[in-house]
Amino acid sequence: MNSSPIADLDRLLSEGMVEIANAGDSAAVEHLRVALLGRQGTVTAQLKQIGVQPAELRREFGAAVNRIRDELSQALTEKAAAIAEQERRAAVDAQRIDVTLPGRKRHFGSLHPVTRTLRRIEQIFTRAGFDVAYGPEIEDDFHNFEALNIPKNHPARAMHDTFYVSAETVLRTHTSPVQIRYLESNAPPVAVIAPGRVYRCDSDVTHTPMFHQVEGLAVDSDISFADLKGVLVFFLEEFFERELPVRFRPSFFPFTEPSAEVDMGCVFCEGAGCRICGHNGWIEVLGCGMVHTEVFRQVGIDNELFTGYAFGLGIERLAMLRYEVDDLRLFFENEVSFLSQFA
Ligand code: 2NL
Repeated sequence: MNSSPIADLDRLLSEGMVEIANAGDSAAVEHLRVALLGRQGTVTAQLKQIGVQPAELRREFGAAVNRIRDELSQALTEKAAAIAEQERRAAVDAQRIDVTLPGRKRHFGSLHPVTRTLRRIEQIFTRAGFDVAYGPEIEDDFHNFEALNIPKNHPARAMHDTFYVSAETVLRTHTSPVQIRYLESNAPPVAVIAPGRVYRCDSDVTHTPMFHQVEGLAVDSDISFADLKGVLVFFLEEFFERELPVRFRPSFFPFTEPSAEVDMGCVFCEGAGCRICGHNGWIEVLGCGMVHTEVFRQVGIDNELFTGYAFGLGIERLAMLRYEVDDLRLFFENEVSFLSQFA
């Protein structure tokens, strides 16, 4: 093996060149620069050996050491530049945006099915000449009960599982008090609907403590039950956009006499009988009647001069029938997957 000092230098050069070529990143290049050319570096060590060479070798050895120092230094600089360029490209590639990707979709909000149903109901009745009235959700005993022929300690109070705010104040159990207020400030003839939130202390699969109701009222000098039937059949056929069998069954409400509950032919089975209608072909959709004389007496309307009809319906119930929703609770859970179907 050739072990002359010059041959050792050539080996140092070629080994250094191989190591530089194999360096994988800028840290490895920097590490090699220190190992070769740093104060403790192998090439630096050789530079220190120039002085101890025999005189006849000193010039040649010195020239060789300086040459390999320069060559290695240049190789390190070039390699460092090459790696910096490679790392820059990798960083750019990592951040590259694919401009051909489809854009992110914007989510548009949509009206709640209860709101849509309410707007639809309001539209049908306003086209038929009804005014729309709103009122407070916290009511006094007079407007929610007393004026509607539901006196204190009367069993009819039990029909309305009431949330009491105080002894004389309640969360309204229906929107009838809005109509009482309307009659207090508008003389007949009147035709009005009163939509809004109502509250009952009742909660199970088919009842929520808050739900939405629309009540309607018409008062004039010659209003009859036939007018009531006409307006309700008109409303139901408009709402469901089809001709419907409708029937009126005698019923009881404290504030109407006579009173009736209204059924329509089941929209799911066309009257054949199914799970929705309890296999009898009819679905109950609202309650109604002729305004009780006691209600008119309470608001100062002369029973000899005026008659009126009134009705009440649940908005969630109509929304369930129209949109074929089979669980009332879906209207109150605010799942976007449910609500976005009504866009
Ligand atoms: C139902 C039944 C009804 C009324 C509400 C009413 C209002 C006044 C006078 C007389 Cl100011 N009556 N409202 C009448 C009959 C029935 O609602 O099942 N609602 C969901």
